[in-house]
Amino acid sequence: MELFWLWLPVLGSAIIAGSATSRPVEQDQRMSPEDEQLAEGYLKRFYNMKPSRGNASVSRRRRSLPALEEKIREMQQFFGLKETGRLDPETLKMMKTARCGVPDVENYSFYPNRPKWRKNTITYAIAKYMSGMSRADQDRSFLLAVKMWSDATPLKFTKVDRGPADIVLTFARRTHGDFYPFDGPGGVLAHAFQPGQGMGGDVHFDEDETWTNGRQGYNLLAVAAHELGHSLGLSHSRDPSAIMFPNYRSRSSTQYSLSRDDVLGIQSLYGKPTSGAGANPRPNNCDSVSLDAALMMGSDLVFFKNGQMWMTTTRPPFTTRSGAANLPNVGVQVDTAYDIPASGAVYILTGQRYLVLQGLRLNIGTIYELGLPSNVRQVDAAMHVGEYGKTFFFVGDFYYRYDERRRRMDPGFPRLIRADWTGIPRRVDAAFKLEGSIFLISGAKSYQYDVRQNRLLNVLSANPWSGC
Ligand code: E1S
Ligand code: CA
Ligand code: ZN
Ligand code: ZN
Repeated sequence: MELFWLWLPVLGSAIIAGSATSRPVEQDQRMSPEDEQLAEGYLKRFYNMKPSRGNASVSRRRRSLPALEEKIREMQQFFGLKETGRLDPETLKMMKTARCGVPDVENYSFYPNRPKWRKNTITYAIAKYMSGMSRADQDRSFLLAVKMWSDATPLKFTKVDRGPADIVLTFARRTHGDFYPFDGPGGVLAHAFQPGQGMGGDVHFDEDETWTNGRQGYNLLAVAAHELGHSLGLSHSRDPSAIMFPNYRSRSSTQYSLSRDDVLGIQSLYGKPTSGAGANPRPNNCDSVSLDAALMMGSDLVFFKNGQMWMTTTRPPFTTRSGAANLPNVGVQVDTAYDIPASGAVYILTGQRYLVLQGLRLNIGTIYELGLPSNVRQVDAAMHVGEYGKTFFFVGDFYYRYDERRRRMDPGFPRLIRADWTGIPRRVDAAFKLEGSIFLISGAKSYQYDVRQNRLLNVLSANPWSGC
C-alpha cells in the first residue's frame, strides 16, 4: 500500500479525491474534510462540476452554493435518492460505493444551432482514392464507418459512383480548394464539414498521411468514423472513449465501435434506429468496459482504463477511489502492469517499452530485454505468480512465461492461451492474481483460475473490479 503512494509523485500527481486547491464549501460540520474533498472530486469528475473560481488563498471565495446544490441534486436524482441538494450521509455513502469511470452526464456536443440532415437516406461518394491502400480496402473502411452511424440511427447510407452526393469523401494534400490547407504528414489528419448543401458533409483526408486498415500509421476506418460524426452534425466529445474525442488514438483491438456517448449524441439528433441491433444499445457502458491494465498493490487492486488510474480495495468495504492520475506526459496508454512483491518492483508496460519502479528508482527498458520476440509490438496483459516466481505475458492468442530467478523466458513458449486457459475466447485484456486465484479479464467477463491446478473455477459476467 505504502509503495502505491510513493509511486504517485513519480508518475505525476493523481487527483484521488478532489484537488487540494479547491476550497471545501461550508457544510454541516459532521462531515470530515476528506469526505468533503471526496464529494468535490466526485462531482467534478462525474458531474462536470467546474472547479471553484479564483485563488482560494486570496479570498475565502466559496463555490456558489446553488451550483453545488444543483449538482448534488442531479446526482441524487440519478441514484434515486431524496433530492435534498445537501451532502447528507446516504448521498456520501453512494459516492463512496464503487463507480464506473462513466460520467453520468453527456459529453458529446453539436455545432451552433444543431445543423442536421433533414432526411434519413444520405448518399456518399468517393471522389478520389489514395494510392497507399487497395480500393477495396478503402471502400470497406468507408462502408464500415458509415455502418457504425447507421446502426445507431434510422439513417440509411447509399454509395453513389458518379453524380452529386450529400457526403463526398476525398483525399487531398496541402492547399486543396478550401480555407483549410493540410499540413503534410502528422498534425491535421482530416477535416469534415457540418451538414448542409454543396461542401456540407464533405470529408477531406490528408493524402500525406500513412493510411492503413491496421495499427500502423493512421487507421482509415477510425478517422473516417470520426469525420463522419462531424458530417452528421456532432462536434467533439469530452469522453475519452468516444470516437468524437478530439484526439486520434489507435485501438488495441481491431474492431472500432461507437461509445455510449457517441450513440447518445447521434440519437439526440436523429433518434433511435427503427429496427436491428442498434435499437437497444447496451444499458450502460459499464458492461462493456474492458480494462487496459490491472495490478495488485498490497490488498489494493489498481487498474487503468483510458489513462485513468483506479484503485479499489479487495477487502470489504469495497471502496473504490478513482484517480485521474495523469501518467507520464507522453500520453502513455498503459497496456498492462504488474508488481513483484518479493523485490517490491512494479512494472508498467506501454507499447514496446517498460517502466520499472523499485523504491524510488525508475528504470526504462524494452520488452525485448525481457525476452519477448521482436515481432511483438505490445503486451495485452501480464501478471506475476509469486508462488513460482513466474511472470506471464499475454500477447494476442499466445502467452509467454518468464522466470524471474533465471531472468529469462521459459523454453517451450509461447503457447496458445486457449490450450492452457480453458474458457478464454480471445485475447486477454487484463490479468491479476488475488489470494489463491488468478483472474483473466477478456472483454466484459472475468475468468477465475485456481493458481495451483490452473483449473477454471468460475466465470464472472461483468468484471466486478470496476464496480459496474
Ligand atoms: C484528428 N483533427 C484531426 O485531424 C481537426 N487536428 C479536424 C477534426 O486540427 O476532425 O477534428 C486537427 C481527427 C480525429 C480525431 C479523433 C480522428 C479518433 C477518436 C477515437 S480515433 C479510436 C478513435 C479520432 C480520429 C483536426
Ligand atoms: Ca497532416
Ligand atoms: Zn479540406
Ligand atoms: Zn474532429
